[in-house]
Amino acid sequence: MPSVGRRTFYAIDKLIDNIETVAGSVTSAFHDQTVRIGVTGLAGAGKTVFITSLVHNLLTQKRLPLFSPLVGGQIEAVMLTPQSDQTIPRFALERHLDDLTAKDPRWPESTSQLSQIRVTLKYRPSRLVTRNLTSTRLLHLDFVDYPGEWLLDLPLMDMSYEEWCKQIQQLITEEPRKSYAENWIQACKQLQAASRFDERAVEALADKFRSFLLKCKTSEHRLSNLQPGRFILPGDMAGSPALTFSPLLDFEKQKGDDVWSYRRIMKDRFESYKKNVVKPFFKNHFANLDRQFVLVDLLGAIEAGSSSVKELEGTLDQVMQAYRPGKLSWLSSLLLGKRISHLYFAASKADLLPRDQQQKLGSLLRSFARAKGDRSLYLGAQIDFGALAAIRATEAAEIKQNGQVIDAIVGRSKDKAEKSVIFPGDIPTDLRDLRNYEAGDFTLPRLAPPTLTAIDQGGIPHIGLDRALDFLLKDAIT
Ligand SMILES: Nc1nc2c(ncn2[C@@H]2O[C@H](COP(=O)(O)OP(=O)(O)O)[C@@H](O)[C@H]2O)c(=O)[nH]1
Ligand SMILES: [Mg+2]
Repeated sequence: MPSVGRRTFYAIDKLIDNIETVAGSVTSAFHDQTVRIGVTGLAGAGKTVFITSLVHNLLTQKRLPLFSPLVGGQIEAVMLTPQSDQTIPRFALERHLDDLTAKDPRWPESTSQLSQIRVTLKYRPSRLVTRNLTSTRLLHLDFVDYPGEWLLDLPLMDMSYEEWCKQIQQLITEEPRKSYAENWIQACKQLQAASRFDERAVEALADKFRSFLLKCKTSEHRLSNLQPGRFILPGDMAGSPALTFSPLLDFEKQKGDDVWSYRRIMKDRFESYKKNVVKPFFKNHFANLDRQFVLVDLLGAIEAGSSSVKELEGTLDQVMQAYRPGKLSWLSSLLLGKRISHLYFAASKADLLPRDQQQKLGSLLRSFARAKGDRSLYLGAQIDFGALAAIRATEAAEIKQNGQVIDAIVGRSKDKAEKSVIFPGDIPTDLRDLRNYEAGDFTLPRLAPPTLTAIDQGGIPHIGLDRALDFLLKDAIT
């Protein structure tokens, strides 16, 4: 007796079997088009869950009533097809679906790599639909999952090693970074006092700097504007010499610039990181994207309080810089005039809020990002904001308290067998409140995924995926 997860496999296999026949019936390969859709966000923002649910819902076509090309009857078939890039790992859709549909469902394993999956739509161009002609086209959607941490390396590109050292030194004068940096500061002082070069000491220092960044990220303050991005998510570069460097303290006071000085070695490695790690990512991956989803764990920042929220605001600003390359000449020259045409920023995990607050989350994200930057800098890209839940793990509920009815949610906590009614708190309504928000006023429930029965037929319950997809793609299916 196959499990639900297996049945999902069969459904997908069948779709793959159909490709040849489907492709054969298409008038001409000349009409095939490819749209490369980036899906990014910091670790834990929900990229894996998002792509899994989006792709599955596209394949089953049952739960996307606001995706207009589907509803308009233009789309004749949706199938998984082999990707064209042979060197990029494939997004592990089937493994993630198996996790979600297991007897004891679990969220997909988190990933730290760039990966990709191709979904092909067979559709009738709208002008042919109206003239009742049967000619069809293929549109390949390449979803590319990549860590938002890597985008955050962008500001390093315009910085010298000396400027970077100064910036870090400034940042660690304030809490909470100050306390988190203590071990690294001690190691830095020791290394800088030593007279002889020792590679192991460099490794140890780089390690301490990485631990400092990870502490910033995972501590209760959940800081997000952290560089170098590969120190946090190394991808396939874990342990490589390209990641063995660190800032130094009081850089300008250091003497000696000979090849064996720490000052010289760190500087060379920092420059090499920019040239051999950051730039190739932007050139080989980022530059090829046509459209982009950016997932933001705004709820996580709200739970952590005002320092996390303020930091996230700066982080989002950094991320948005990548999409207005006009100011960054090195990036403009890599993009060769190509640009992202559609950008959708989504606050994820909206199902963890009672229904009456979900809308508020999207508006908060909009005002959060709007406060920054002039839209004209995006060179005509269309931008929208919203809240979504890629997989809805909750249902709506009401709590009666002192004669009042309060909207709440029902869900199953990760460590419990039974569902319970939860009121996570109220999120702020406007930007000013958001910036002054104190930790403890809102608690994000840690929920297990929903039990997904008959997933192969019904699709996966979500909030707002179809709206996001419609914004990003409807004009590509004409
Ligand atoms: N309730 C709920 N939780 C979610 C949703 N999306 C992600 N999560 C939670 O966030 C965690 C991280 O998601 P994941 O997709 O692995 O993040 P990634 O690191 O950006 O790929 C998951 O393990 C879930 O616990 C959602 O739509 N609803
Ligand atoms: Mg992931």
